[in-house]
Amino acid sequence: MQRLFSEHEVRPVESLDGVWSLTPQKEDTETFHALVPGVWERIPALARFRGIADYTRTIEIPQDGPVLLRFGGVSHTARVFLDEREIGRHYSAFTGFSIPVPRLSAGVHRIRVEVDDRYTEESCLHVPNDYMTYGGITRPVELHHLRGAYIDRMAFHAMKTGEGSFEARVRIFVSALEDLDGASVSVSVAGGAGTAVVPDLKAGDSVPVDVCIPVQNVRLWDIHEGNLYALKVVLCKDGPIDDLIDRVGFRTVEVRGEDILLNGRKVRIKGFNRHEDHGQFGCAMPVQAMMDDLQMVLDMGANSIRTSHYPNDPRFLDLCDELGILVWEENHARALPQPVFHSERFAEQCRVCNEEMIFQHVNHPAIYVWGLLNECESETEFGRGVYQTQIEQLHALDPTRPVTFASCRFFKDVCLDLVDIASFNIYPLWYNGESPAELANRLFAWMDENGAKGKPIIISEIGAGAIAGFHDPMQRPKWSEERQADILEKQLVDIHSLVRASGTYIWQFADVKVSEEWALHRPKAMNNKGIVDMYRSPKLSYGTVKRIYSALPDKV
Ligand code: ADA
Repeated sequence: MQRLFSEHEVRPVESLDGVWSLTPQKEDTETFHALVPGVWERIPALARFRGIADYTRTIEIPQDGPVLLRFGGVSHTARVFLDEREIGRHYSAFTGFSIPVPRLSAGVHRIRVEVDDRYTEESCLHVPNDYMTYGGITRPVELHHLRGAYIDRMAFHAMKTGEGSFEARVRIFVSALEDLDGASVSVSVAGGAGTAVVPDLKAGDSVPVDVCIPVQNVRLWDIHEGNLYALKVVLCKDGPIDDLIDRVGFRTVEVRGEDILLNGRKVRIKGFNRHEDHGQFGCAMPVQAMMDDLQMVLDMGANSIRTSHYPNDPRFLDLCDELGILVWEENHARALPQPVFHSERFAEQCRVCNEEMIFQHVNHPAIYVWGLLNECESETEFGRGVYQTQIEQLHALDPTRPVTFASCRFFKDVCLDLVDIASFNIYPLWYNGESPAELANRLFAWMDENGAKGKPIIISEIGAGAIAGFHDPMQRPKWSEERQADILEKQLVDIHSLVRASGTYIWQFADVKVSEEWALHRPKAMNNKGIVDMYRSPKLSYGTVKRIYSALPDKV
């Protein structure tokens, strides 16, 4: 399952997870058994393989009809073949894609997914970086059995109309595989219901259909209060032919002056940056491991996750919805080199990533802000144009949530006026010796004169490195667990004492692998700024962070 609940009661769905055959495209190759979802680096012979490999398996279709193949994520480029006919392509590991097949005959068919994780000129978002790009089919795969038309996706927005009452605005995208007439959709959520007529469609057409439903007496979604409601949509033509179910929450998110308000109250962000990476699973983490991470996040008194630096697995977002954890979800980009950032291919890959991120994740109540382009070129006129285009795109795709980006262009950023929330990554006492309060005060004053005035400010990264297990309680040198704890203590206490900051995201929850090309900057070829190691053993700083975060209220 791609979610933590069934998305369909009408549409039959089969999981294609399990053991597939995997054949790397290289000389003297052999075929391996590979778990889907999973990363191929778990297969000992492929522990260091970067290249192209074919995942294959068969499917059995009981009767002729349309189907849809749904991939949660393939890292990082996929070409999908059905009986050796190419039926779809997708780039970028961190968003899903679906391939409708209007008619498939009964019988056995072969699926081949050619997966490419090479860093080539074609790939602008996956580049050698301070995190690892793994290879494989890394999120669940499903086979959906369709009828003549289906619900492609839906977007839900809750508009507050009074105390405990909202208008549920639902936009449903219906796609026709054959000509469709006389169809309707019925929608239910939180005790309210509505219907709408679907305009007549020709085969291949898609159309949005809007339904507004007033609802009363809802329990609000809030921090640590994951009150969720099933949103059910059924597409009918002489009876139900398709459906889609999501889980939604009712809450308001506003930026008012220098504050971020959730349900009308000012929020203090106590957050972690988190990569999808684990010593055992790579980026293909099972739900149990995601939940274990969130248990630790909550245990340390945190209330938010930044999905640095890409959209996350929807099951992780489902957990955040349930646990009442705020999410800053961001598009896929980290500190890209100038030739990449200036390329048209980059612009197009970002455009698609932004669209897929919002189309696929817009209904998660946990997401309170969209982020873009971490530490990219926000200090030049060219860069400003890129930020502006993408911020406008994000606002157009979702007019209800604020937008931000994490900058590192100290005292030269020219994009702060473009965003709703201004954010900076700072590492005082780690990359330089300045005291956190002094640096932050200097930076905030400069930001206020350069576009951030009257807006909230978030410290989107603070942190320090520690090699897990390296202790020196006397000298407390850099890379010791003691020094990391000392630095975090000072950073967190200082920043949270400044009213101008809406909060912090610690870099980072857990140690992560980095690309080979980054190894010289990073001991053990890892980014070691985790509060827990790659297998989730806590470092000394776990207690420090827990003490500080737990003492700070979620709402001010
Ligand atoms: C950056 C970046 C992170 C990570 C971090 C670090 O600010 O956004 O991905 O590289 O610094 O560890 O230095």
